[in-house]
Amino acid sequence: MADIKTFIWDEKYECMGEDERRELVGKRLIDCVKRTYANAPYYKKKLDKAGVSPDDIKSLDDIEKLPFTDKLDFRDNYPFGTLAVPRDQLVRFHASSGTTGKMKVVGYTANDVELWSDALCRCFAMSGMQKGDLVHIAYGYGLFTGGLGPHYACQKFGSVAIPVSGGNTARQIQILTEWQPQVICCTPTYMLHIIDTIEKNGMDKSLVNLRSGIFGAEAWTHEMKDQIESRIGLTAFDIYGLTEICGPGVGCSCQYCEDQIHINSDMFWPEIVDPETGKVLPEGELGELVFSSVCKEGVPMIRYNTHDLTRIHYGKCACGRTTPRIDKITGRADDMLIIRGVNVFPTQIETAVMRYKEVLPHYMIYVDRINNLDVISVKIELNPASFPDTMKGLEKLTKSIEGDIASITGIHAKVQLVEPRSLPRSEGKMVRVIDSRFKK
Ligand code: DLL
Repeated sequence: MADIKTFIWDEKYECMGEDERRELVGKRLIDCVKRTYANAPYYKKKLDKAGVSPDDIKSLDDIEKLPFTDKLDFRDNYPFGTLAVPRDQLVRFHASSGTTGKMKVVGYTANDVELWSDALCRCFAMSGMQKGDLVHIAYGYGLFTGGLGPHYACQKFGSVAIPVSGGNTARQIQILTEWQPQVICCTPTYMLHIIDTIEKNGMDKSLVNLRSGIFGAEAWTHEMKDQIESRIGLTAFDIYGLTEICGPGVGCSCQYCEDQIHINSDMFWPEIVDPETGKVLPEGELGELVFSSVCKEGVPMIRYNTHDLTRIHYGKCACGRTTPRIDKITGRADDMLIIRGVNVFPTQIETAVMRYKEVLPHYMIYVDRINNLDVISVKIELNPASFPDTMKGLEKLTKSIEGDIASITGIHAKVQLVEPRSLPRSEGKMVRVIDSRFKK
């Protein structure tokens, strides 16, 4: 990672002592539970059913008394039943598509939008953004939070948003090379696609003058980060967030903790829980990430289970921040494939793929059930610049990648090397897994 100049946006909140923060979040939680209970009937029902009264919450230590919320609360109360304010107090809606087919709809008050911008300004400062920087925003604009969130935050930060939105890669490249923005925001897979296209067209990469990339919205590996950084010459940061909690900006990596993410915990209090028992896990243990968005007004979520899997770490980071850090997200619990009883994450397969310069970082995973047995295969594109040109060489490469996948995941996956540019590309979140087991 290059040595870039960064700063702390809000020392008061990002560097406060742990006890002080717990006390502050405790007060915010008490207020948030009261407001939500009084104004969102679904939440009153939930607390009443759990036999908990808002008065039982006297400090942050009581948080575990509260029941979890999750995507089903959005589904069951679609579209507006999770609102905790009258609709005329809202200024905007965002939504994300749910696996159940119903969108998770989130309304924002003016204060919510401000809070979101504050959270993002902290992330921008973490990533070395400077006032006056041109910020190329290639996340989609619209109901997705990736476009408009950073857009409004740029205004607060004092940088200049270029609202390119997703797609039209030729135009993205034109702006990158001719306007020369310092910062780009998009999914890591779309950045790779942009780089591929620049290389394929034989364009001069030195015309792109990006200092940093703020990438997120999907699980990605350290290896993918290294590859993006070295191929286009920028420093990559990992930004995390979800619509239900606010959008991007729940947390971001800094230049010291590159494989971890600082959580803006005074706004979004994190817990890691055991997926089976729901019990809060100690520092360093892998579990599901739960947030309480204690400052939110429109749709506050209390103990919202994201089902994203990670670990949490406390203590001061070398950057000076005291906010807790989570490890890079391995994936969502629902991304986890169970292959013949073994848990496998697409990111584990990515780690194996990225070890080989003979292939490109473009792969697809196919899962099927044949004669009652789960079978998994991985198609990976060959790198035209360095793939072996003999059958023997190709066979050796295939076996070697299969061996690495087996040692990382514990399962045998059949690897198929395919032509460069023959697999689908994505302008937003990449769908890498086609699981046909349950579709028959
Ligand atoms: O993806 C918000 C976002 C936009 C984040 C732009 C970062 C950048 P949703 O569409 O609601 O919101 O999807 C949220 O995406 O629960 C994670 O599973 C995944 N996700 C988001 N950021 C990361 C990340 C946006 N940095 C879901 N690493 C989350 C891994 C991520 N997964």
